[in-house]
Amino acid sequence: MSESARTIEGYKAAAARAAIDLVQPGMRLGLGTGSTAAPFVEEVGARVRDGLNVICVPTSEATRNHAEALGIPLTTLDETPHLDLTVDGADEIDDQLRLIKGGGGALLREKIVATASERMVVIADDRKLSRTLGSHPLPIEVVRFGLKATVQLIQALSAEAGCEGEIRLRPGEGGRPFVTDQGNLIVDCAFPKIAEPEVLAFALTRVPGVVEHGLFLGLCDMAIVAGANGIQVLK
Ligand code: ABF
Repeated sequence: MSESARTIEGYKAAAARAAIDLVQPGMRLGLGTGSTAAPFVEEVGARVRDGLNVICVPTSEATRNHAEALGIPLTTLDETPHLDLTVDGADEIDDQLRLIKGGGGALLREKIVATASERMVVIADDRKLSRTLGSHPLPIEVVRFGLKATVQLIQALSAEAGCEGEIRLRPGEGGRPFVTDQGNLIVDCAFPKIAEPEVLAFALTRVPGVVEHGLFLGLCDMAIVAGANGIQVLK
């Protein structure tokens, strides 16, 4: 691993350590997905080994496997529909705590879990901070039926200046599409910028083939962001 990659991993770990201070005994937690959420899951696992009593809902099968391996007690939203706190990563964060998520492909479960939570806290390194959303392509989860028609509708949305939509592929698997935990596909949409995320989010909900999109608006209560100058907390 290069020096700069090690530094970034250090920032992710620092944000995860800062977030663990928010966890109280007895809490019902949502566990995020991705390389920043993973060290948080490790922190929870370490506390559980030390006797912390929490119950957790994972936001992906990957996180479920990770948490199970660490001995973290798990539940489902069917058994526990209200959570106290979800800690998750993000691909982009603006100064109003609006997010782009879904780079890891888990946006649907992440949004369901975050919405079921009293508080959602994002942990990130400071490369994720953004003045205007849209530096990261917007992941949109779509059903397979009518894929081409759905992609064309998304690309033609007048809410923003249009986008280039690419169906996400599995890395190194001969062009096979990436399939989400829910059995859907992801279209990564490169917008020039997303000046009005709320307008775009509303427009996307009107495309029938769209299951969910990676704009998380009004869901994030706090961002813990780590960088060269330490930790900053945005609320
Ligand atoms: C998940 O992981 C996502 O919603 C987001 O797309 C991604 C961030 O990944 P990483 O922390 O690996 O950059 O939280």
